[in-house]
Amino acid sequence: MDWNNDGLEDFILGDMDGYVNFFQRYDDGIYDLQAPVHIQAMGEDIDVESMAGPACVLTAFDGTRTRLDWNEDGLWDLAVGAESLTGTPTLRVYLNTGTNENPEFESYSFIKAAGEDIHVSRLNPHIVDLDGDGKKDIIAGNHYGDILFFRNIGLNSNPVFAEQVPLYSNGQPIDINTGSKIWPEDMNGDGTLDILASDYDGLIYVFPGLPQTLIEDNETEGNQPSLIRMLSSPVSGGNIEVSLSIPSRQNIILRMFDSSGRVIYSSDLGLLEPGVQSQVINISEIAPGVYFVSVQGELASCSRKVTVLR
Ligand SMILES: [Ca+2]
Ligand SMILES: [Ca+2]
Ligand SMILES: [Ca+2]
Ligand SMILES: [Ca+2]
Repeated sequence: MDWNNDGLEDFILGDMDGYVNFFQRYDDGIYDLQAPVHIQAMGEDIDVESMAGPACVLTAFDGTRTRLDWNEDGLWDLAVGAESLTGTPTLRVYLNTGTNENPEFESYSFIKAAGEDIHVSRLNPHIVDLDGDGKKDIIAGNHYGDILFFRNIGLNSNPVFAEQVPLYSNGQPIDINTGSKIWPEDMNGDGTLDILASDYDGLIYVFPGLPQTLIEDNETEGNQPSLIRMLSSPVSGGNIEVSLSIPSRQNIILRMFDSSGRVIYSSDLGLLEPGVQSQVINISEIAPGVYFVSVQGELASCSRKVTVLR
């Protein structure tokens, strides 16, 4: 991560005392780092009281990384999570008012979710477009070993976050016991972001991502080969009727996810012949809300957002 845009990779590390440390690389050797200095705002060290968790890169849905530009003004910014022993909100963003070569920060704002300040103990955020809608979201570890997802329901240049939800694995909220720290990375090279996590005991976990779990591609439906068509949405009855256009003989899995990525329905349809197939998902037991119906083929996959009304 190149903090000062000089072409040399630097380190930005938070510490227990609440400071954000800049280890500037002065040459291309792995040990060629200057002694750390505290990143400052308004001429004073940034101090989030304890357990600073800085985030200054943005991970796109395809895994590519750039520097974090929170408000998309071309200047790289800094987000910092915190522990909050005193009740201070635990996620703040410092907007860069200087340059990318010499960042300057005047002040910060506390980031809200569902209109409220965020209070998550030892929040350590990563900024990532997890749902692939082109807008930056937040995933974060915390003191309790959860991995939390804050979906951006605003703009990419002016994010507004929905209420935090846990990320799920195998149908259960992820809980790695204590002190989750996270990093999105396509560890298995299948083109879908996975989540690497560590805990206070020194264990390292990988949570493989499910392909295309949360893609909303309603707008691009006409431009792409489509495996799936929702016959009705929003739906309010007891069933969702799904029409599958199978271009070639292949194994197909039909799933439905809730908005946090939790699998609420999964059916292995087996080897299907080419043609149009109709499938029905019983939704009489699920709550109103936004869901995603996903079709996973061997050669392609796609998903559709569906709104369930009651
Ligand atoms: Ca640098
Ligand atoms: Ca900016
Ligand atoms: Ca997003
Ligand atoms: Ca992957």
